[in-house]
This record gives sequence, C-alpha cells and structure tokens, in this order.
Amino acid sequence: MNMRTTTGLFASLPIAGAALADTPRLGGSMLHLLVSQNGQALEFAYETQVSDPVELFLYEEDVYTGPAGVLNGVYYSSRFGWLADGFFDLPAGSGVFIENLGTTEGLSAFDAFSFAPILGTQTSPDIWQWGGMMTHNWYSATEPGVYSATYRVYVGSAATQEPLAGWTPVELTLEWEVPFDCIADVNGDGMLSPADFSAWVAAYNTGADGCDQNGDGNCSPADFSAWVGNFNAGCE
Ligand SMILES: [Ca+2]
Ligand SMILES: [Ca+2]
Repeated sequence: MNMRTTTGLFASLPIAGAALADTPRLGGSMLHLLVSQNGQALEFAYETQVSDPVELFLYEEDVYTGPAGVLNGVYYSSRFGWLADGFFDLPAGSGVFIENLGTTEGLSAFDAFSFAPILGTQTSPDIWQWGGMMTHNWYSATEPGVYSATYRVYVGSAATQEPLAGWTPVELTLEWEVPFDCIADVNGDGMLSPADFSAWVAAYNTGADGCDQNGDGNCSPADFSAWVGNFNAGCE
C-alpha cells in the first residue's frame, strides 16, 4: 500500500494514541543489582531485598514494534537492573562482564537497549559485557513456571573477554515466575490432580481463600460443585 496517498487528507489530524506503538514496561518497581569494586574483587548486593521470584507479565493489549517486538505475546519483566555501586578503577583495556552459568530452559534474555538476545538466549554468547551504566535487560518466558539464571560477574579483558588474573568474580542467581493461574489448583502445586479435592475440602473447613470457587466472595457448599466445574474445565 502506498501510504502517501492518504497523507494529504490526514496529515493535519493528530495521531491517535492507539496508532502509536506501545512502550515495553518494567513490570514493577526497579530492583537494582548493585555491583561494586573492593580492591581486586567484585561484590554484589541487592539494593532492595528480593526474596520471591519476580513475576513476568503478559500485556495482551500491547503491541511493540521494531526490535522490541521480541516482547510481543510473551510474559516479561525488566525490573532487575545492573547498577554500579561506587567508583570502579579497572586496569586499562578491561571491562566488567556477566557470564551465564545456567539459565532455566524457556527463559529468554534481551539487551536493555537493542533487544538483541543475550546471555545464551537463541544461541547468543554466554558472556555479555556490561557498559557500567544502569541497565535493565529484558527477561521473558511463554509458559507458567519458575525460572532462574545464575551469573558470574567478573573483570576481564575487553579484547578477549578472558577473566583478568588476580581478580575475584562474584556469582548470583536471579529468579522469575509466571504463575500458574488456575483456580481449581487449590493446593497451588501447579497442576490439577485429585489432591486438589482434599485441598478444597480443607479450604472449605477453614474458610481459606481456595474455597471460593464460584467467585461470589463467600465460602459455601455451592463452591463444591463450582470446584468440580472448574476442575473439569481444566487449565491451559
Ligand atoms: Ca494442584
Ligand atoms: Ca463462593
């Protein structure tokens, strides 16, 4: 289609918001991964304590264009961000690298700025050079589950990426989650099984959250048949 044929008619109209590409979202507050230098050692600390896996979200209405399109239709988050804590005084010709030591299958990592696959995603190198500025890479998954990535942060040669002798790296593990959102899974183990029946009975007896299967806000005998219906309907 030749777009120029319509510009004369519509050029003066404001562009509707819906026509603009959406901007990928952080998915929550920033969680900074503080990396600092202590002599010839790197140290790591969370800026904010992180105890649970970070949830990955699917924004079904969002449409991202260009390189950000890798985030279309997937659960993602960029809450984790590398951040230098204090000054670095590194030898000439060196840099700070992040090396993927192990990532759960199904978890993808993309560069914060270019959206290029990194850290082992889609056969990309396991080593990624961190430029030292605040960097919130993107992490995505397509299926419910708990995902983790273990990284080594080290000082290496900018030319060869080989670790510098005499320098001590630091390792850390990050976790993400796509919840298995299924109301009939009363015991929350991520699957539907007969054990969920006894879990529902227990929830009924104690008035726990899992009891309310018909969503009317109450825990009543009607929730039993509702649980059976939800169980038979299954989950994705
Ligand atoms: Ca279950
Ligand atoms: Ca109910």
